[in-house]
Amino acid sequence: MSPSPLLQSADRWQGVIHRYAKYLPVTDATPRISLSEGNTPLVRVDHFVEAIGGKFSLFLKYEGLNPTASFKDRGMTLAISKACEKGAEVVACASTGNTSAAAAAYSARAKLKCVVILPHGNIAMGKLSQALIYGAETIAIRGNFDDALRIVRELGGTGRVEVVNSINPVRIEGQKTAAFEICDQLGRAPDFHFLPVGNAGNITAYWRGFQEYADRGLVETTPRLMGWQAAGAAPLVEGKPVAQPETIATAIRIGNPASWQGAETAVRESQGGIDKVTDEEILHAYKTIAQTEGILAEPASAAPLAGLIRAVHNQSIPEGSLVTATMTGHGLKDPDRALKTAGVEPTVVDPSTSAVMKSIGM
Ligand code: AN7
Repeated sequence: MSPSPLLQSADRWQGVIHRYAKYLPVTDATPRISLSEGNTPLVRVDHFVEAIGGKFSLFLKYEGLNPTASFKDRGMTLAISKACEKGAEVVACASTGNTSAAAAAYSARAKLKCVVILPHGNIAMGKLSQALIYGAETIAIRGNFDDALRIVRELGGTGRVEVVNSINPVRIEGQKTAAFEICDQLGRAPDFHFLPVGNAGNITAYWRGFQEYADRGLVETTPRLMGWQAAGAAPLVEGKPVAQPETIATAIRIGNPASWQGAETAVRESQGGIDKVTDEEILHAYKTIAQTEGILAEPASAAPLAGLIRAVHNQSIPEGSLVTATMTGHGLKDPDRALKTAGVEPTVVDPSTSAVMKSIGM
């Protein structure tokens, strides 16, 4: 049977390596382990801007719509492809949840053994389910992410496992494609880009992506990068590691970021900044974006939105600016938080139209 013309269509999206190969450390000999990640929507959110009293245009890069529902797929397609090229048999990562979900999925597709090390009791339910159902060896340590990362570094040191955390530089290379896509989608670079910061790989990657596009003359400017940490886990703001990081945004519950230097460089060179927002501000932004725009992002992703609300109060965004922000992970990763934050329960009624009408006040 000959393949249908559809299967040969050059237009079919085949993931970030296929689309951006010439900007990535791959050759024709590199296997391409892809789940067609990337090409995520850039959604204009005027109602949210109006609700917070802003006078700028805001677009959200909806990374929760990636195959494992977070931005981590961009770096993982490359990390797992390179691991296969090297002939690795076992990959490992430490994770607050999303990296492990991505590592587990891409490893399944590549037939690699995958070991994920997680902080016991501090992983959102969706992320834990992903690691388990994709078939990763899932180890929960009685410690936090920083302990898990230390262990993974040591495992890597044995030379017997390939580490796929962002200390593996190809992860950052893959993640920079989100900045490329934003420029491609807007036809220019934004004036400001807001994003959450945990282990600081992503802010490092975005800066590299925006710079490379500018260096190649594909855009004329680069944005100011505005990174947001949770107040209880804000080592980059405090200027020193935090021994016991705490926040409801478990994705960014990290006290000693691996890409510390990368974040500082990104902020300095882009003339941006890193600041912190409280859990209360994060949850307010999380609920507001859901209820004004129908966009459900996980709490960590709401940190930059909380940051934007602050920026409006401080009048630090000039009128008419073009602003973008990354919604790094899907809100369904953490349904418990959605239920708690909604603060309401379903109304239970008898199975009659009149009971429903009475209940909804009609
Ligand atoms: C939704 O999965 O570190 O500053 O182990 O899952 O690049 O670390 C996740 C991080 C933001 C922070 N938003 O990005 C992990 C992990 C979400 C995240 C971040 C994470 P980095």
